Amino acid sequence: MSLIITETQNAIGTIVMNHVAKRNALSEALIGEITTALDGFREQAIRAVVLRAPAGTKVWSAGHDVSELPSGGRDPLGWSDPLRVLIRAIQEFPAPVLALIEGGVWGGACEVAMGCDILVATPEATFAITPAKLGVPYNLGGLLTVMNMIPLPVAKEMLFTAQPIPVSQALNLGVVNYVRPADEIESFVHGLAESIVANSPLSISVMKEELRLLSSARSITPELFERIQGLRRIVYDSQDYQEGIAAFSEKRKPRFLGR
Ligand code: YXS
Repeated sequence: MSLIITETQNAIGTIVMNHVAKRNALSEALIGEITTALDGFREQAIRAVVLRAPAGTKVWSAGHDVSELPSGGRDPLGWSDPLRVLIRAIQEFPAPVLALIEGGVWGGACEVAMGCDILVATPEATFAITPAKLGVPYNLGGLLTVMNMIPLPVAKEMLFTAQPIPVSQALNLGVVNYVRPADEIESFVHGLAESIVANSPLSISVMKEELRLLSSARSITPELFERIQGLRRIVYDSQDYQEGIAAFSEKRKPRFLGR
């Protein structure tokens, strides 16, 4: 059974993440279907993509599939991790991807949403960036996505508390473009997509790629990169990392000891 529903109409492609039983946890299987759908949209010269969950959902996505995180000794968010693959696929797709957000957005799903080009959410949407809740050392590119979207004090609050922020705060921060009620959001997002489709796809795809390259342009010395990777390794090699994953699967609160 497919984990997504796709539709194309007037050069607009829609992907509905539909693994409701697992709250659209971003498993390798779900991500594989999404990236395959994006490949198909690219071949069809789709000019705008809408990424969403089923209408009325309480959870847009529960983030990385925790059961697929490595048990330790390996970077849980390395280059080829499915979550990283999905975020790059969205950011490198040659047309705008619009996130239609209803419900809670958790963990790595926040970065998926923030990797989209335009975000429209319902008043009930929330955003929680949760690596600290699991003992995960978020990766360099992921933190750059967060830093490019959220002022540092709020990014730190979200990363350090792992608590959800309301969509009103996300709108104030400019993380979300618009907030629309559930009974209006679909037609509103479709209207935005139609206005994009009416413009030059070449101009838009090149400007999207220019903005991606410019927003990720940072001078990082080899020493800085190696120091950051060494720090991250301390975390994913730690007992706390093991405890975070175990606590999640055992459905209990973690007891972090700082080692
Ligand atoms: O018990 P069953 O088998 O029915 O499965 C349950 C959950 O275990 C499963 N599920 C997940 N499985 C793998 N990975 C997940 N992230 C995940 N989230 C949920 O889905 C079934 C239904 O979940 P349940 O009963 O909790 O649903 P609910 O409606 O009561 O609560 C929905 C949520 C989203 C509030 C709750 O499921 C939740 O708090 N999920 C975890 C959210 C989270 O912490 N995500 C971060 C994942 S780690 C990640 O994204 C990055 C690595 S990082 O941490 O760095 O940001």
